[in-house]
Amino acid sequence: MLTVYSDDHRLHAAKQELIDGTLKPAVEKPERADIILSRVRETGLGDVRDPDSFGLDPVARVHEGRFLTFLETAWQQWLASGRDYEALPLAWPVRGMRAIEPEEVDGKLSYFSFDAGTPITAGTWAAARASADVGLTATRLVRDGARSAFGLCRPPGHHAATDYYGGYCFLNNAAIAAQWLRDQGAVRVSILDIDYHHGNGTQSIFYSRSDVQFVSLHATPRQEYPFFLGYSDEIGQGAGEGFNVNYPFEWGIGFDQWGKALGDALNEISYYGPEVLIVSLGVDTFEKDPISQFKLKSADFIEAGRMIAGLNKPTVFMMEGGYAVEELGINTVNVLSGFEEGA
Ligand code: SP5
Ligand code: ZN
Repeated sequence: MLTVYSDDHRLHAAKQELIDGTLKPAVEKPERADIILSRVRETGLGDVRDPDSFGLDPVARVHEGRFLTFLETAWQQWLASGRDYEALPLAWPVRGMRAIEPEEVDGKLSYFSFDAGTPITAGTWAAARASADVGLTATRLVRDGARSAFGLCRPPGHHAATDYYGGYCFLNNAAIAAQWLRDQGAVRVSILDIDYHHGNGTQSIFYSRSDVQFVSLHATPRQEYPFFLGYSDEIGQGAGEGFNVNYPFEWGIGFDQWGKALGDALNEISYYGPEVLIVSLGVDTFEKDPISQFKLKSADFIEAGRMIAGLNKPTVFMMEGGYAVEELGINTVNVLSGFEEGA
């Protein structure tokens, strides 16, 4: 399996994030991609190549223009307003308030985000664009006939929606790739999201559509971030009804339950019959993940990969979360090599 990787992920390196009521060293950090890349090389998974630039057009098929303009200019505006530390939002338009885009950068940060745990730095926009190109390049390999490919995306993407960022995500790499496949003529695309957190961004982007199916296994919003989306009664709406499938779980589950749900999810996808499968690959379901509460073991990720291979679909893996840095390379590549074994 080929891996697509860009060093430009390094341009996004937040010193700290707001978590547990305080500023702490960021868990979404460059070392994550480094350790995955070394494991890819160490295990001989396959060659590693640079992404090509796809320009902004495929990105603008998913994200709103004014959101992209904001991301592109946010750091300059932040600097111009006298701050040079990382930019964080502070207030959101909740029930009964007015969602009108403010003029000042502090207001815009809030308007275009949904959490305070996702810092914008000098290189965030460049890194996010490179990450989308990584996902698109991996997707094009599969469109051109590869059985599978791995986009080592960083920053991740599944929490980002058409017009807001959050959850360490700015551009929704998987959604951009799915839309690109549709624009290239694929009739149906499925996105299987196995990150610990619900992929609220991806779900919301395709919620009213039948041409992209979204299937997600994640921690229940009753207990876990992103808290406000991811229940099992969210099945899609209008033309999209029946094409959104959520499997929320309580804290503490292991592979027994998770693997069973994965089997179910794969049946749903098989029944839908996509031309291509995109896997939003987060391994923050790992028992030692520092911000998560599932109990998957390293060996379980091999089995997950095998099961996904059993679908027998052209498959693009795109990196999402996973923060137990020491085992992150092993767990991620376990999914990929499990897939190769099962294919
Ligand atoms: C892509 C991805 O995995 N994004 C995850 C974003 C999670 N941000 C909020 C984390 C809240 C963690 N709270 C539990 C802390 C335990 N000390
Ligand atoms: Zn996650």
